[in-house]
Amino acid sequence: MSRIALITGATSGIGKATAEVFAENGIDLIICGRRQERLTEIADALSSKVRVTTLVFDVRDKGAVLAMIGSLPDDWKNIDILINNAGNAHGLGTLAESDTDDWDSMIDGNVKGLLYVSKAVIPLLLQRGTGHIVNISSIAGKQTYANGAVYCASKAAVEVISEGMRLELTQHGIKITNVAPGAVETEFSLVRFKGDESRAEKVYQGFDPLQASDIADAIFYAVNAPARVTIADITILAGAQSEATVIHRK
Ligand code: NDP
Ligand code: 8X3
Repeated sequence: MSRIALITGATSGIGKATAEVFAENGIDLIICGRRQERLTEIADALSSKVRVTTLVFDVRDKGAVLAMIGSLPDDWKNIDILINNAGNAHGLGTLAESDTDDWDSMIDGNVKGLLYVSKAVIPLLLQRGTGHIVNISSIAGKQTYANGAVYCASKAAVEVISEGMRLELTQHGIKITNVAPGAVETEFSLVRFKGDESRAEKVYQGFDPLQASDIADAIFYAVNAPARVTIADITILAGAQSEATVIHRK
């Protein structure tokens, strides 16, 4: 019987690429995001390969998260894999200068949103005594960089939540994988710089950045490891990257 994966942030970047790799390999999909139109397009593209259903919610909205996941038909509730991927950086600036609304978006989305989705899905995994949760952290969760304190804090929280989940859930047959990517060329920088395309493009200039499919391949590897193996933590940097902010550009 095919597995079911619920992927948050599936409308773009890493989440979308993960949906594509999973579909290629016969994993049924519950794809989530705020942009319904994109979810529909992706579902249309992948539904010749696997069963696909869509859920539209903002991960920051606790009521919506619990209601939407709770509203899944019983057969879709047999979730095997949760990819906690939704998230973004908002702004790049000092604590003195940056916007508190941006802080709220990062803490509420990257941390509390991940927790709300987990709160909705973990009981379903516990009922079945099996499952795999993949949390998308960042190199920013392991190394703090200037002007990124709140984003880095939100991703450091993801690292700790992954550890906490592993301590609580391993005994119930549920694996936890924490994935910490470096610089991946997605819509991430466009969102961070509020639609400023030229600023976003500069982030990926002069080197070969990671692609979303590189991270999706690692996620696919982790969720296909034999039962005796837990891939606990994966850090993936771009080939030209030695630290969060050290990138060797031509
Ligand atoms: P994208 O901006 O391309 O994708 C972000 C995804 O998250 C979108 O599908 C977006 O969907 C969803 N999302 C964001 N906020 C919310 C929200 N409040 N509610 C629901 N969905 C939301 O970026 P990436 O693919 O790069 O980012 C995916 C994850 O990877 C993030 O957690 C990011 O922090 C992390 N990451 C990214 C790195 C990079 O360099 N790109 C490196 C390390 C980690 P929609 O707008 O439709 O809701
Ligand atoms: C995204 C990568 O280095 O901009 O998490 O924080 S970074």
